[in-house]
Amino acid sequence: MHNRRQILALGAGGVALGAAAGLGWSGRAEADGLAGFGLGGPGDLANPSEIRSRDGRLQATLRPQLSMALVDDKPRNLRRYNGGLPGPTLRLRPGDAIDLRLENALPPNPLPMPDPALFEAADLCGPVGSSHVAPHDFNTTNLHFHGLHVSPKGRSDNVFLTVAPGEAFNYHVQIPENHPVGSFWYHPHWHGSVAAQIGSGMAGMILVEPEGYVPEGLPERQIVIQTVIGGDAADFDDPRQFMSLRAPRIFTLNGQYRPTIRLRQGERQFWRLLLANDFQFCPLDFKAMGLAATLVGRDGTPLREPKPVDSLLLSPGNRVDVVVEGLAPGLHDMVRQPYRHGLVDLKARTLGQVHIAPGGAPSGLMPARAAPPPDITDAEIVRRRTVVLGERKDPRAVFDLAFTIDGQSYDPDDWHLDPRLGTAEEWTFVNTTAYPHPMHIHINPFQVVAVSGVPLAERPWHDTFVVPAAGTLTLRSRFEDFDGDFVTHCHILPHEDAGMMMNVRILP
Ligand SMILES: [Cu+2]
Repeated sequence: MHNRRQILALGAGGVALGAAAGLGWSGRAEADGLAGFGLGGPGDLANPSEIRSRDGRLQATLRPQLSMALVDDKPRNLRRYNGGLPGPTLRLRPGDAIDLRLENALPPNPLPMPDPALFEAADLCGPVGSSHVAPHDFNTTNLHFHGLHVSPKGRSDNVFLTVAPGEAFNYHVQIPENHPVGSFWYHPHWHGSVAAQIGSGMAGMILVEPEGYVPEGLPERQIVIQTVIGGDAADFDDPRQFMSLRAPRIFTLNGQYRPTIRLRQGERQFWRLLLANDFQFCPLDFKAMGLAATLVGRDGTPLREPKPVDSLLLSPGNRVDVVVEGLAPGLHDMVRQPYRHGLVDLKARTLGQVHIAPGGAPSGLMPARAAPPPDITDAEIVRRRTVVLGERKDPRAVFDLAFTIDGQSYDPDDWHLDPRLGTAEEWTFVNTTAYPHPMHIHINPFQVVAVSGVPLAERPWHDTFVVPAAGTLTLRSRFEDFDGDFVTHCHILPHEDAGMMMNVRILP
């Protein structure tokens, strides 16, 4: 189709400055006796393990299991992929295929407890077994390839599949040649167990980029931020353990509690941050970490021009690709800044420390440039829709609180919106609740046009973006390349499992 998303020539400045420094990152470190200070060295936060594609194919096996992990010095029983926290990073090139075997090694689901109150409610609201407003079957799973522009059908990014405990499924996902360059992720998406499984640790990063995207000499640091539920019984027999914003969540970076991230003054590192969690937002202040930061990509879409930023807000599900440079030598706290979550003030939380050693030399290196899709113009919009987010009392839901889209909680048999392939639409989400909802649309990225009626000059590309409490979000999406069925939902996963999800069908 288009070559607009392919890599552009390297910025002249990047290459020239790198060459002028004379020595690469490792050479410089060896020269001054500080080898190992920096990425992956002693005491430094390591990247997750990585699986790369070869000859156009990425082959991997993901094995969710329930096992003990040491988090914040306490053993916790967590659902994890391949015994890791997080799962392995998958790195592939546009045009590659993913052949991924999902082997569900989680224990059998316990039989549902008969609860007289629930049966009473069932008379009013339908059978308990068909409830789509309460978490259930925490050991049933499947996979979602969050942010990838791929087919939602068959063995591809199909979130309607069910992989029960003891079962296995072979996914096959073909990445288009013109796929956007950036950071994505995988996680379970079986409606009913999503919060329990992602809140426990089931998530991993996916990187799609052409060869040479990250230049030699620019250390690439993947930082997967998770919020592991910190209760004693993290196998979650009782959803009240994790359905609340105030549940005891432990922030981890690549599975580590309060690790140290090291770099040299003047050194550049390419940080790929993923907030792979269930509930809490994560505003970050790079300046307060002693860093100068330049944003190059968001939610798997490159920026047209790199943009200096002091701070960024990550909603659950968001990714940002930033080049950071050590400015101020010393130890700086990396802090989840305070966040006003609707009516609740969330306090600052220390995630780790950034240790900047003096005396480095600037490298000037940047990742290669890549292009975003063209803006979605007024002329392309064939339809405007309004989608209303709400809540209602429902005795089948945890805390009696169910969430709705256009007045109804998730109905697996209803295709709520049905845009046509090859068109673009503008949707306005209207939030009638007192809490923010980060809405995620599968398969196609969208452009944010306005927040609470205020137009955004930049119109950033995202696949997940917050609808403010009692506010609105207006976005535009182009339904390209793939017809079929997928979902749109709140990425506060307890809200999703409590009904804030709808089916979308792209008509051929
Ligand atoms: Cu929500």
